[in-house]
Order: sequence, then C-alpha cells, then structure tokens
Amino acid sequence: MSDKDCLFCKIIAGEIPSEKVYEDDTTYAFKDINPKAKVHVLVVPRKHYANVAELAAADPQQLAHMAQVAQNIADQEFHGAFRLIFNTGIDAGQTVFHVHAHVLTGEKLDE
Ligand code: IU
Repeated sequence: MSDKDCLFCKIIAGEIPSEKVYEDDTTYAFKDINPKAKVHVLVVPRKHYANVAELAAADPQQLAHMAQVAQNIADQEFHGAFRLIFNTGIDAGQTVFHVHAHVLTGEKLDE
C-alpha cells in the first residue's frame, strides 16, 4: 500500500530522487537531505504507515528488520555505534508522516 500524496512513497517509487544507501523487498534507506550527523540515513518500510506505533502494531517484524538495517549501516560506518530516532507526532518534530528511522552515525555523537 502506498499513499499517492506521501513524499517518502514517491522516493521509494523512484519518482523523487534520493541517495540510496540500502534496499531490499520490504525496506529502503537513503541519505537525509539535511544531515544532523556525519552519516544521517533514513530507513523506511516500503509500505506506508504513518508512524512507529502504527508500524509496531501492524508489523513488528518489519520494525525489527529496520533496526537490523540500521545496525548494518552503523557496522559499516562507525564500528556499530548509532542513534535511532523515530519522531512521532507534530509536537515531537515529525514532518513526514511515513514512518522513518533516523540513523545517526559515522562520528561520536553528543550526549
Ligand atoms: P521528521 O522526523 O519527520 O522531521 O524527519 C523528516 C526528515 O526527512 C528530515 O530529517 C528531513 O531532512 C528529511 N527529508 C529528506 O531527506 N528528503 C526530503 O525530500 C524531505 C525531507 I521534504
């Protein structure tokens, strides 16, 4: 399922360009256009879910897989260390309502 008005659905479909980091049958990962760390990747399910709670309820395996994809990116970029963030809700800073894991890595992060 995809949402015709969703920016990340369009990125996954290749209708809007992105800098791909990883993809498989269920999951796509690309560089954030406004990086907050040396390496800042967004990991998204191909299926459209609005946020992490919706995803966790519908498909916990997909959520677990996204964590593993994040780990693999960090293994390549920064000896396995990374920060994983799901902004959820407007007041928490969510601006795109297709669930995405922010993977911050590639350098030592501020506490
Ligand atoms: P947020 O958690 O919903 O605020 O994160 C959305 C992210 O999507 C944010 O970090 C943006 O820089 C990023 N992004 C992007 O990578 N490409 C885009 O075309 C757009 C936003 I619009």
